[in-house]
Amino acid sequence: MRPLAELFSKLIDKIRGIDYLDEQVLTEITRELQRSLLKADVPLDLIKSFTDRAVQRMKEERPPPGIPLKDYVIYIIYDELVRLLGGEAEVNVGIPKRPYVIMLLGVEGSGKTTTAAKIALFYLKRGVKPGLIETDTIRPAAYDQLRQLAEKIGVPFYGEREGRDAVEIAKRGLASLKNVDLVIVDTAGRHRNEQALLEEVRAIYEAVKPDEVMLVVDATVGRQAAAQAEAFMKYVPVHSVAITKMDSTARGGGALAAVAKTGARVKFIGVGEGVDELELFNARKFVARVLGMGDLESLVERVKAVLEEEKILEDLESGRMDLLSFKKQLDALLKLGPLSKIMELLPGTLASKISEEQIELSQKNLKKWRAILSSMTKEELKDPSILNASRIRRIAIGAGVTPKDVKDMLRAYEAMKRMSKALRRQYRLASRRGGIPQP
Ligand SMILES: Nc1nc2c(ncn2[C@@H]2O[C@H](COP(=O)(O)OP(=O)(O)OP(=O)(O)O)[C@@H](O)[C@H]2O)c(=O)[nH]1
Ligand SMILES: [Mg+2]
Repeated sequence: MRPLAELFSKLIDKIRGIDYLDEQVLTEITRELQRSLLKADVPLDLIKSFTDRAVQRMKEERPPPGIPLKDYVIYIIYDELVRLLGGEAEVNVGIPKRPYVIMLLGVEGSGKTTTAAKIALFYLKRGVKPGLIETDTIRPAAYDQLRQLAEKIGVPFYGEREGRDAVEIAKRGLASLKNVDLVIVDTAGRHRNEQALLEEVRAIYEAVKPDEVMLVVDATVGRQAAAQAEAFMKYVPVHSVAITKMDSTARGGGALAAVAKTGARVKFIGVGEGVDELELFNARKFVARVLGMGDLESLVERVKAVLEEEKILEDLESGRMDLLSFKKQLDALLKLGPLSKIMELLPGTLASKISEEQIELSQKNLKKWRAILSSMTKEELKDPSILNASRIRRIAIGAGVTPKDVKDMLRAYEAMKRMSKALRRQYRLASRRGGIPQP
């Protein structure tokens, strides 16, 4: 990971030093970004689309109020890098059936045998009982290598030192590993030629019928990872990918991007020779680390919270607001946490305006209002003008409040509706002041 992080440190330093974005600064950032991605061996077409998108967003998007420009620029790069490396979805490491069979394949020296043991340990730590099978009959040392690793971590092992037929070994291994939840089948990486290797892999696949085929790729091959994946995919389905040696090269970035582009899912990354040096791949966490920002997570949270609020204000402005949308807004506000924190994010003028108008949106009120809104019928929510005394009484009883509380809420809603346009204008002005100058 370190080599990749080093590539981006100059870029982050550069962005930390900016106070505004003009064409020149944008060009410098773009160049530095491209340089970093090129050194990480990211495929050229991906570099181009990545920088196009990032630059466009830097030009068009304004940092939400309370978020400094430089933080927002880093946020955009983070966001786009996550997309480049396969998106936000979390990988699934559940064991849907027992025994669950994972077959590893990959070219010579890619790290299959080491990764087989690493995965066994990974699951062992999670209370899953794994077993290991070695089917490599070509390299004499393979049997001893995996047997020793299996002993080291304390999991059952099957292999045949003098075995000749990989398919038969796999079958016998599967039959002999009885009380395990997970079977990991290691395969050879070398053969008479590539064709022979791929055919053996397919024969084992057909005999074993694994639940998951995992391709093991060495990070140092960089963007070539895609071609490797595609070559194997012609012979067997590839369900997941492990990228090894991420600790020793920056080209792992290119390998990750290239694999993501093939549609295959990176599940694990190897980050050292040690048997415990395996990590679940999570694009979000990975990118945060590569950008060297422990505080990135909190920045992302803040940006997301503010963007959510922006949506609410948009609703307000559009005038489409009825009690139904008011209720949705309250739900969103309650999700955002203490109101004082939200107020901090608003520009000063807006925050003071709100207190001037005497809208006391205390957390307690919000909850009370939500209860009131929940005991109203859809018709009432859509058209509050039908609310007469008897309806108000019914609603109050349903929500466990007084009729006065119901009327207070309706008044606050009317006030909010009235001032929504003004609010929005203020908000726009304020965010523009801290924003990116438009050409
Ligand atoms: N630094 C580092 N080295 C690794 C990692 N994973 C594997 N290695 C090393 O890479 C070398 C090859 O690993 P193996 O597991 O033997 O690779 P293989 O794919 O089984 O090799 P063959 O069976 O010969 O095709 C060994 O020296 C491992 O220690 C990793 O994540 N980081
Ligand atoms: Mg091996």
